Amino acid sequence: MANILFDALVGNTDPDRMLAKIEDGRFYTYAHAIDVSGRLAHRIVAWGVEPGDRVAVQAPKSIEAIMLYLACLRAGAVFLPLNTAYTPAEVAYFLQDAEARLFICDPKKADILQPVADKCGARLETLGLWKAGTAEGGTLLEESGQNFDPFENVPREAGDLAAILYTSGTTGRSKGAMLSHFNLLSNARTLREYWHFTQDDMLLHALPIFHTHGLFVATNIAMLAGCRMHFQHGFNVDKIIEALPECTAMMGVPTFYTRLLDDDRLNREVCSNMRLFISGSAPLLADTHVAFEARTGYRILERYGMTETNMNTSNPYDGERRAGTVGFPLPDVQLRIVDPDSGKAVSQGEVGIIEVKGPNVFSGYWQMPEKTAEEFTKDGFFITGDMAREDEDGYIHIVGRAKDLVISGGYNIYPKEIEAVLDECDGVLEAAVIGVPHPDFGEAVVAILVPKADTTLDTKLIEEQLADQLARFKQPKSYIVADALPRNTMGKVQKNVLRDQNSSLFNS
Ligand code: MLC
Ligand code: AMP
Repeated sequence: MANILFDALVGNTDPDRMLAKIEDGRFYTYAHAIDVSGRLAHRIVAWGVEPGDRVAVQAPKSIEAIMLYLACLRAGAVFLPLNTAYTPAEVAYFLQDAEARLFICDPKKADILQPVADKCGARLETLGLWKAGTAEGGTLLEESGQNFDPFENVPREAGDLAAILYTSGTTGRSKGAMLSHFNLLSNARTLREYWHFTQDDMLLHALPIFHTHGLFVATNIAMLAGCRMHFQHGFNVDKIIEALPECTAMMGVPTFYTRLLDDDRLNREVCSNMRLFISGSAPLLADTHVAFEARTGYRILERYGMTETNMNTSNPYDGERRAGTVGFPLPDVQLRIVDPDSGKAVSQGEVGIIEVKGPNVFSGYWQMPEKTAEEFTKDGFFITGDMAREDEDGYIHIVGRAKDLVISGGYNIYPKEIEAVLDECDGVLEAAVIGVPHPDFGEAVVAILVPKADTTLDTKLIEEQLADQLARFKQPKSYIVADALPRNTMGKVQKNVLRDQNSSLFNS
């Protein structure tokens, strides 16, 4: 019986071909992937995981964590990756909401996360970085060594759930986007064709693997194409420059490209083996696009996607890659730009909200039927909240967001979540959180705080209060104390005014 995503990812490639050259010096073939993911599947099943169970994972980036993703597919479980920067308080929400059966975390965090797992009724096990002859790899690897029986995959079909990825909400709680085997497979197939991935490629993989970009776009495409990955455990300019001459393609967020451009070693020579640079997850400035081409001779290919939808649009592989645009809708994606009030399609050139429909689009938010219904139109289009216009040649330009969202270094940060925590801090009457331009992260989080009457705010103390509650990347990079927040006649905080007032805060 078929397990459609796993079969497609590893079933069509000669097992002896290389899958990954890993930062720690090891090599993985497709045969290793079948063997290791099978052992891990045996192990998680032995730990009580049944088809449909959620397996939450907050582990350092490693090829074994990718094998765990494959093991979950094989066991019919639902993979639930979590940002490694999340605090135990944040992790608790996800475990509880998803009713995770098993939670696999970094061995270094096991002590602190054990009570969290206990409280949420999840079994806690660990996965660290593999190191020959040591136990640092965690219980999952330690206890997976002995089972050499091939694992019999649990049959999984198109609509079966493969993963849940949480995306924070503009209006409150984080929502788990439910992604099926076919959502992931169909998008990976489309992108492999569109971007011409073949067995001859070596993909430079330096993205985190707890998000759509690094996990599905990068890893799924690479495996589907049967190509190799240069697998790095994080983004490091030195290591990227060293690896580029061996690689043919790279995927990154805009910060990757601006950081590379800041390094003089980035030149045509180190890129001479490359055929494709792809950017996404956040707007790539036209200046970066132009500067990258001037330095390397390559026009970065920008594409646009979301956790809920996988990838929706892409600049062309062969045609003109137009700076400042995200290209055209992908072949099987229906995309329209509508007036947010009337819901009617706007004329070409006018700005509206992007709505999408296609096999790539998720089926809904985990246990939130009302939220799901709110975010789909009656005729089944998902309302993205991204504002865009289409130019005379059909290229989509993203011009803003109808949702109150900051994208910092490719991570989504929802002001509402930060404001709720700040509002509870000692001495704070109210708070507004905005994103302002930042040379490294694209946008950076800034908090404007209004103190209670007769109170002097010490922002250091505020920072301390945030530490346990919010992942570091979500914490404001700057605090501004103000007498009041600007409001419109309806009493709504005018964030555009705050953004304008602080737009040069991080200009060097
Ligand atoms: C790290 N820090 C950040 C940050 N990343 N702050 C704001 N925004 C970020 N993105 C902070 C840390 O908390 C720390 O703070 C300091 O910066 C240095 O941390 P670091 O771990 O050394 O950072 P670094 O490794 O340099 O990470 C930067 C980065 C990383 C850009 C390489 O953030 C990254 O890999 N981003 C990619 C995100 C991604 O994959 N997004 C895809 C989402 S999917 P301090 O103060 O303690 O020093 C999606 C759909 C789609 O959006 O379309 O793809
Ligand atoms: P996430 O919820 O983390 O999947 O982030 C998805 C959001 O990232 C989208 O709704 C967009 O706002 C943004 N995004 C992704 N790719 C691009 C891009 N190329 N240009 C501008 N914004 C993008």
